[in-house]
Amino acid sequence: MSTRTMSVPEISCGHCKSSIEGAVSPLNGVKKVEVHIEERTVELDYDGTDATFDAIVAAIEEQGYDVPDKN
Ligand SMILES: [Cu+2]
Repeated sequence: MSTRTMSVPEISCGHCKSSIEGAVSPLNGVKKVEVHIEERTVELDYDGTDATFDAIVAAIEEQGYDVPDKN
C-alpha cells in the first residue's frame, strides 16, 4: 500500500474536489482519495500494483487538471 499526497495547483473549489474524487475513487486498488481544497492537494492511499500512480495521474488529467509532479 502506498500513501502519497500530490500537488494539483489548479484545484480551487468543491467542483474540483468532486470531479477528482469521482474520477479516482472508482479505480481498482484505490483505498482512499481525498482532495484538500485549501492546500490544493490530493491525498492518496492506493495499492501500487492494481492502481499505479501513472493511472491515477491520468485519471486526474482527464478531468482537465495538470499534475506538475508526475514522478
Ligand atoms: Cu473547482
